[in-house]
Amino acid sequence: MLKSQTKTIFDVETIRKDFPILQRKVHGQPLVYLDNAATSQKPMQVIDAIDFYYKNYNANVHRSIHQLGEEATAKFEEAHEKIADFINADSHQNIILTKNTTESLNLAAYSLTAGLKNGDEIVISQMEHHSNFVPWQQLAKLRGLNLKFIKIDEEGKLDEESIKENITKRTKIVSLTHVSNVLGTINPVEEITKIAHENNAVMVVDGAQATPHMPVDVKKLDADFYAFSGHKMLGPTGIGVLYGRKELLQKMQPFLYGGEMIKEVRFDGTQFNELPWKFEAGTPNIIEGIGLGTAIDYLNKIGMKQIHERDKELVAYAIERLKEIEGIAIYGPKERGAVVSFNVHGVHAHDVSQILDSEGVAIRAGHHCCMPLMGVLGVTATARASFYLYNTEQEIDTFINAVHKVKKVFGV
Ligand code: 7TS
Repeated sequence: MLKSQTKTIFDVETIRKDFPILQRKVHGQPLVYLDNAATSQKPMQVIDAIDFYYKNYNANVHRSIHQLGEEATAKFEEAHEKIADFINADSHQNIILTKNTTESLNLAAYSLTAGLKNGDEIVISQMEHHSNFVPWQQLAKLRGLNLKFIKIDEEGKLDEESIKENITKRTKIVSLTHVSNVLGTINPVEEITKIAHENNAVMVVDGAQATPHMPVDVKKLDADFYAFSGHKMLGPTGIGVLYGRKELLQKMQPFLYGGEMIKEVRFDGTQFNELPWKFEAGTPNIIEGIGLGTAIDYLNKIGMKQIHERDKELVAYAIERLKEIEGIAIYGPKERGAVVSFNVHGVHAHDVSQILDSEGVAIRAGHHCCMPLMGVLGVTATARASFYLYNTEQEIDTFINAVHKVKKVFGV
């Protein structure tokens, strides 16, 4: 018996009507979009906000004393406020808008490592996305720092012993993902932040896969920095966020220099602007910031708790159905975020993805920007289905039927 799709916390069919792309066909089949961990689709409300801005009040921000400039500035600043409220930050001063999570983490990495000395330690984990891996690796090389890795256990969770072994008095920075984009593991950020702080280390969190899917409260987590991307949470591309603790942001050197981020420039020196503008050099991604504000309004209307509950239903159903198929390896723990990585025995993940695509089912296959993790898992690639609030159980059934087709085509 297939599970009925309407048994849910909110009305998925109504939500789906807000997403025009879900009406399209791919290779003659209705689109089943299960690549939400890469990027989410956008509702009409966000598309309309972008359209309205360009038609009605397009102007640069923080400079032009005319009506359009003032309207654009007010909306852009309001977006900072909405983002601050969304993650329970104190104010817009904690919210730096960047291009994406990658830029947010680079900002944190460059500025936080600037004062470190040879031999100081940075701790990340084996499950990090390259965005939370390569910046620390490269800066560690540049500045003579030691980079250490928390191991994962058999289940795909951070190993508790390895956490204790790696975070010590020598640790200056701990940077971990909140939710793994491959394993779906939800890491105990609050507890690890406590350990980091007991050792006087700064805690950075990569929230790219958490913020779109669950309530995030930076005060409760107590993390010092928290990075995420707008495009994975119904917002436009080109906008990311770095939340930072005010005392630390005030002390930190800017990452990018130029216009916007200054208060006064003289031939012999520069005084930087107040927060958050000190870290937002040049013309920012104005409409993308406003669009993210609109996406947040949309998510708030549904409720992040409800979205998280719904994600759990979808991913549990997908795993239950995948387990019915012989020869499928599934990676990651039982309790997880809205992703399931898997392999079909004897078939490369790219081939799985291609056959699924021919059935209209969009998933991702490859290393998911986690090459070191692939090594730990003993694979070169996985297929990955990832879900969001507009997905349905019927779509998962279509996905499962397509996996059966993969097995049939390859005779496995
Ligand atoms: N951190 C995590 C945990 C991610 O999943 C991603 C993107 C990033 C950082 C980088 O985000 P960006 O917006 O700066 O690119 N993850 C994926 C993915 O899993 N498939 O495509 C992008």
